[in-house]
Amino acid sequence: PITGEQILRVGPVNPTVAESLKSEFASLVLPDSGPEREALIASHGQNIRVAVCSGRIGVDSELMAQLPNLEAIINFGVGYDATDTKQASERGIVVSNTPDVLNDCVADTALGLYLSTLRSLGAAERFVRSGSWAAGQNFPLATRASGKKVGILGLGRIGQAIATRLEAFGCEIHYHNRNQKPGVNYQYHSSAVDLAAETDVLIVAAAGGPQSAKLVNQEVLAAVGPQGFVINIARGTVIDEQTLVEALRSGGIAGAGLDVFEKEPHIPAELLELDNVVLLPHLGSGTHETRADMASLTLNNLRTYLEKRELITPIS
Ligand code: 8YV
Repeated sequence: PITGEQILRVGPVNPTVAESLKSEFASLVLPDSGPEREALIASHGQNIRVAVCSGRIGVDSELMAQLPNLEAIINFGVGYDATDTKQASERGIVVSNTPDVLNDCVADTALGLYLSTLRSLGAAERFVRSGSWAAGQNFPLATRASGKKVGILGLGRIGQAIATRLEAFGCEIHYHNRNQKPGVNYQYHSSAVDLAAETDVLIVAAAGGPQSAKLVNQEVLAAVGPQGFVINIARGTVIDEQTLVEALRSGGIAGAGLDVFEKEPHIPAELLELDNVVLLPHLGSGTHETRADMASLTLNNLRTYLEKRELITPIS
């Protein structure tokens, strides 16, 4: 059997998961940095068989190399770009994530950003609170959100949930994936640039990691154009952030709605000054219900691994 001293929590995790790791599994916790971290790795690194992690802090190449007997990585969250999955697969280390349970909430967040951004709802709220409305000023007109051509970059489970919602707004859905999806009726484009050129709004829903890094670059943003918008609920790394800031400042694109950033929780200071961008603190899946479901799935993956050496939701 695998004991608590062979299970390592890496980085901060959801409170329910943290509590169970402590009380049910008596797992070890890896300090974030400093001599304590080195000491724990020196004394226990050889014995660790399972790691549990979440979000921005995964099991990166360096840490994985320090855990020679690691067998499984249990990740809270659908995205696992902070973990070195290449090394994991080379070493036969299995990885689980938490797909599906968060599709609805992340898609709801995308729609919230879509409406807030096109209709300038954030700026309008600031206008009321600042007293400008009471002072007799008029808030400028916004952009219609219904009936737009929307491009989904990364039509996976979350992308599909976003598309379904947008259909109810009368939108025409287009998408780009590396390959066309069988059985999908939305219009396929073989590149991100073509998708952006053809649509009014680009919604980024692609997985993070090296394959999608800076997929939304200068050329794609130029194709979005001065009347176009960008929404991102995926990972900040999928967009070239500095180029996006420039496009927002110069009117190269009309606006953006962002839940994710390159170096969270730090965001480029320029964004705070701009009224044509809606900024959220990576809350896509952040509801009581969905986080509880993600915590259950994470812990059930761990329990199943400990009992049967199997995962419920391994990454493909
Ligand atoms: C989580 C996410 O908040 O699932 C993901 O990939 O980005 C979010 O749902 C995050 O992973 C937890 O920190």
